[in-house]
Amino acid sequence: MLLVCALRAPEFEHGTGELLPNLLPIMRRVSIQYPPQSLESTVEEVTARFPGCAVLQIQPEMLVKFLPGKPREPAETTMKETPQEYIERITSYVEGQQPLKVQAATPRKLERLIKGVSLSKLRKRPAPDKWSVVEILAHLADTEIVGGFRIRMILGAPGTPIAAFNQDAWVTSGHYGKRDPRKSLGQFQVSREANLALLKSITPEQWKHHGIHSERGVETVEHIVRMFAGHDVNHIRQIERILAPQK
Ligand code: NI
Repeated sequence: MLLVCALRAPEFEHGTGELLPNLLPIMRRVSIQYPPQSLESTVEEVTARFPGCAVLQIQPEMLVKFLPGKPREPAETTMKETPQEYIERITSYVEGQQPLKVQAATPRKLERLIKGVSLSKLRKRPAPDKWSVVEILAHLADTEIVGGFRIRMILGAPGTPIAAFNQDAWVTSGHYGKRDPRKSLGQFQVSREANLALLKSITPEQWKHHGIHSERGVETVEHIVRMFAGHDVNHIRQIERILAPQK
């Protein structure tokens, strides 16, 4: 029999939790067949969607810990990309390409892009609410740590929950604007090399292992690697636009 979960507590919205060890085997089965947008579903809604299934209602006390995610976006920003639109846009940048090759080429591309560019220019935001090159490089460096951590978590415990993070909050909390762009690039390069070396060593079966992202649902190692390649291209283009001669 199929078992589904109803996660009704409001604090479950956009967050991830770790279940008590005795509940883990259940959660493994359940979370895979349960889309993240249903985390706030009531038992009634779940029963209506999955007729004939047993419903397990998860309560906060069934968790070892709870990692809150991003709060619900206010109404005026609902025009922003959905997670699905983001995935489609990002992966479209590397359509027909080998993600590992794209990823391997990125540090050199970034190096060439910022070569000889003054620090003041790299620190200048193109608009008050748009990241500077220095901030983008710090973002890439930190995101590479996140990606490497996620892949290691998945390899060590397939089906594991993956916590989303607020990238804009990290710009402020991590003082990205003050980072040394060359050091960020160095950090990115070292992390990237380590992650690529790991990926070259894993088996075809391990490429299919997945985690459950708190906002985007099931993500295999293969998918994450493709997303990261597209993410590279996205930010390379962004830096090119910022540094392009003004017309
Ligand atoms: Ni990004």
